[in-house]
Amino acid sequence: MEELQLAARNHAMPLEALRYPITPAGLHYLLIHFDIPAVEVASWRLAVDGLVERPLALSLEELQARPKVTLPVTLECAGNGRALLAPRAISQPWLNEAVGTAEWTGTPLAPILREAGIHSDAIEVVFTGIDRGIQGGEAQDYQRSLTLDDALRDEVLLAYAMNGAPLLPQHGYPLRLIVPGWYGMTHVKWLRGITLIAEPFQGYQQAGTYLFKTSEDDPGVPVTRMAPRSLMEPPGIPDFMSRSRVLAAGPCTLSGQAWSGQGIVERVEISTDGGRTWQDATLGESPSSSPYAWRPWTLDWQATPGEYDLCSRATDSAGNTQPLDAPWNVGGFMNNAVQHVAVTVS
Ligand SMILES: Nc1nc2c(c(=O)[nH]1)N[C@H]1C(S)=C(S)[C@@H](COP(=O)(O)O)O[C@H]1N2
Ligand SMILES: [Mo]
Repeated sequence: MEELQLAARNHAMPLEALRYPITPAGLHYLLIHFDIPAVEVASWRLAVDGLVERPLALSLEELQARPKVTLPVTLECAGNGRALLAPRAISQPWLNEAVGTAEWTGTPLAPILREAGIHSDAIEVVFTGIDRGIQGGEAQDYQRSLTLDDALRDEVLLAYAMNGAPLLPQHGYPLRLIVPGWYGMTHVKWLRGITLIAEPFQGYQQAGTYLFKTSEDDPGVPVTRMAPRSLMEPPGIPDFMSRSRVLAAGPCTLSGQAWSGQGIVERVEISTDGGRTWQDATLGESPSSSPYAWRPWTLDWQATPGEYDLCSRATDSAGNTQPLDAPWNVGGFMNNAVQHVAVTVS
């Protein structure tokens, strides 16, 4: 019931939405640890404080008057694929589709930090959301940190719009962090504070979870950038309960999207026999050629009657390829194993 409770609050992107280069906001996946907070935008301010020369308190209007950038960025939850690992970690039970690509509009973070004046002993930047809850037995604000070097990267944005409209309440209104290439938990929603600190941040969402642990005793490795992954828009029509597919024999264009936060996707291969044999798909361009957004792929397939196990596999410019089976880990993170789509061609 607890997994079902989470699944009913936090929805994935229906796979047919892979057809849209920019995911319509209502089809983008959602992950909200606690509650969507109530925000009075007139009194809301973004505080920039801690180890800075001049603490700032910025209104939404002041942020919107700053230099504006729009960037298509693919977001994926670090727990995507969790429920497919066995035994599965008990948390939000994602299958394959905790992903979406939006056009995020906002202002770059680095100039704001520089204007505040970064103390020489600052090493990390903590981002605090308005939302509050209890996790791991700890009452907390939702908080994540970045090293100062990562926070100062040009592509890191404070975003106030998604797909050309103000952020929806569920996506972080009035302001969220966007850290292109990183898994979802990094992109702090309902942002209220940015604090520079001199030691590694030890908050629960940083040091208590989002660690890739091979056993309970393993101290673990922090989960950061998205591993390469591709998804296929399931062809044909679905069976209501099993979601397995039925397709009429004949020519069929298989299509989908592929992304990586560890490099640019350079190759997508398709298998119709569950990963025994592969052939190359044709890659298209990311929306607005953004290096941080997924790339579409297609493959023409001559479907003849029979049973098929369709798979796709992405490889990025860093040489990382999706595995057929991803390594098990305690929290069920980073499962980028290839997707299987069962299809009966008749
Ligand atoms: N303040 C706050 N930010 C948050 C979260 C949250 O619960 N609270 N969830 C994170 C996680 S785990 C993910 S995957 C993404 C999801 O962003 P979306 O719901 O806009 O797709 O938001 C991240 N930012
Ligand atoms: Mo997430």
